[in-house]
Amino acid sequence: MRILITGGAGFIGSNFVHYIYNNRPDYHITVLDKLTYAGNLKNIEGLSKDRVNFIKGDICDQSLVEEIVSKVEAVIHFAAESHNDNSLSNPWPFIQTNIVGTYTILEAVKKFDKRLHHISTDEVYGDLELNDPNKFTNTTPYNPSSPYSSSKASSDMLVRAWVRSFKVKATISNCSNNYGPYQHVEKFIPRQITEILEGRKPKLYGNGQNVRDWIHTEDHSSAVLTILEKGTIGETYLIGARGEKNNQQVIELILELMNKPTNYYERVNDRPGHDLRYAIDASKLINELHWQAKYTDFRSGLKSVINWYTKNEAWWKPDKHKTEAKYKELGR
Ligand code: NAD
Ligand code: TDX
Repeated sequence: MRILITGGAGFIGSNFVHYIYNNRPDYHITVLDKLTYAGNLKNIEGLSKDRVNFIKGDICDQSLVEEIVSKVEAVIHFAAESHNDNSLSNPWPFIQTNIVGTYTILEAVKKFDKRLHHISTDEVYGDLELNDPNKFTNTTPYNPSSPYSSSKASSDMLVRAWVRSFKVKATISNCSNNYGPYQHVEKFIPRQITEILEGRKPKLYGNGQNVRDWIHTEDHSSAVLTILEKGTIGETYLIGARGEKNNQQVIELILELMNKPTNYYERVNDRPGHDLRYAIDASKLINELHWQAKYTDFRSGLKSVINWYTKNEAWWKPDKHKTEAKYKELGR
């Protein structure tokens, strides 16, 4: 099986490359990644060149995408601009990569009749009230709030239309917030761990009551492989692991695990339009495809991620200063 993984040098894409490398020795992987600020070749270094082929390029480059897609059997499409705060400062790359890039991938898989799995997010559904007993399901209406989530919603709509109109063999997954190794220091959990490692206080947006539904990236990878191998064409699967926590709880747990007082954090400006709560109902994936999350102990998962950032300072240090300078300008 020859597969193309777009965005395979980013956080979740590179974890998926490792997952396939370790669990499917008969798969040959091509990674296509533009190596934006969020891509890092170190994330996939040390893998055998016989099994993993890296191509630096843009998913919006039609002839390059066609050339690669013609030679593989399936495409797993992770590449995206992924950070909400960046989308509020400059939406254009989100429109280009997330919408035009997905369109380019769709046209190529249509032309060569290849299988596609499109990676999306729970944010396409908007947000929930804190006391809402319902969670997101695959019938929840789309209601995105930010330039990031609306560009991802647009990409999902394109995939659905190409399935219906052109019989493209695609599936979609919408996953909740991931944590794990190789996540950029702009994101919530790595930012707080590395702030503490650099001797500064973690930064909590607004009142800290916003809830995210955390899943370990290893569980996201196993779910995506399950859908790729057993999913029904045209279907959307929600991926989540019952990991709801508010941001204040997560910061307090990080502080406790790093031996700091649990009130050693500062409150900073809130994110405009900040979604209040995400929560995933993954029962379709669990009941129909028999997938189960393995890394459901958030405390021990977080502990191992803290260890990873503590040991891999050389990996995150080069991005840290620039990232904090951007946040400083925003008062966040
Ligand atoms: P990331 O920002 O860490 O990585 C994105 C990767 O895509 C980078 O390697 C980057 O270089 C590459 N890329 C960006 N633009 C490109 C282009 N035009 N052409 C080729 N490559 C390009 O993102 P992530 O957090 O790993 O997210 C991966 C996917 O998972 C995204 O589609 C995102 O929407 C989705 N997702 C993320 C989360 C999360 O918690 N991070 C949750 C659910 C879904
Ligand atoms: O310093 C911070 N302090 C803080 O309180 C940062 C960076 C964030 N936050 C809050 C904002 C959110 O409520 O933490 C929460 C998580 O923030 P992010 O890591 O920016 O993630 P989020 O906006 O929830 O989106 C993430 O999950 C869904 C990914 O970045 C998306 O790509 C994915 O689709």
